[in-house]
Amino acid sequence: MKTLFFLVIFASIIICGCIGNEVIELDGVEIREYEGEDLSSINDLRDVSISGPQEIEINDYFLEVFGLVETPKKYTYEEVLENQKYSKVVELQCVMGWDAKVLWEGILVKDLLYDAIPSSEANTVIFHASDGYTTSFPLDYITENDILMAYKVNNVTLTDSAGFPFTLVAEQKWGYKWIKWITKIELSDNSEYEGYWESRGYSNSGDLEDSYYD
Ligand SMILES: Nc1nc2c(c(=O)[nH]1)N[C@H]1C(S)=C(S)[C@@H](COP(=O)(O)O)O[C@H]1N2
Ligand SMILES: [Mo]
Repeated sequence: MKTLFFLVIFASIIICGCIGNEVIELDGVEIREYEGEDLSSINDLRDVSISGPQEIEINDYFLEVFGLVETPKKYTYEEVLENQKYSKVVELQCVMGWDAKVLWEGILVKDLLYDAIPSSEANTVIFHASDGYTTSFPLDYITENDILMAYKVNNVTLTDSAGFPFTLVAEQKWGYKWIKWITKIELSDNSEYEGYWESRGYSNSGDLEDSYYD
């Protein structure tokens, strides 16, 4: 009797497992209001990128975490999305005078960094994108401010123009720090590293409260 009972339980587990009722999340429609606050549209995120929107083939995509880390990592899109998800309304301000306040949904960059275990000398995080663009931040900025790497904006998956698959929500920083189409995250001890616009005269800190031109 006991054996039969366990057999039934065992069989049920197998059957349920095979049917696999995993919920597949579909995109919602774009939202334009959140907790009583009006949001800009995804279309207000103007693409002013150096080589135009990138088209990333998601089945060939990997996100690498490398450099001064104990265990370099390489994640698929789906693996990145397995991290705890967060959302936050943050305004992007471009130096050219426009802005867009939208709801971002993403994962914490620090969750990825901690998985790779940064070495004690690492003090800088350099982001690389598929168009060759780069930008960097002090490691403390990323960890202490819970900086997000977004995959959705206003409840819809990022469009190519908005940085699919991942864009950095570099809050308190000018738009040129919001790197889109992120492919690699590098841990470095070069706190003087200068990214694409930074090496062309834009402030390396990129703090919104300071002038963007050095
Ligand atoms: N990979 C990449 N990211 C980039 C850029 C770029 O040229 N390449 N341009 C930056 C600039 S100057 C701005 S203002 C924002 C604009 O982001 P949006 O298209 O989401 O509005 O993207 C930033 N991220
Ligand atoms: Mo910008």
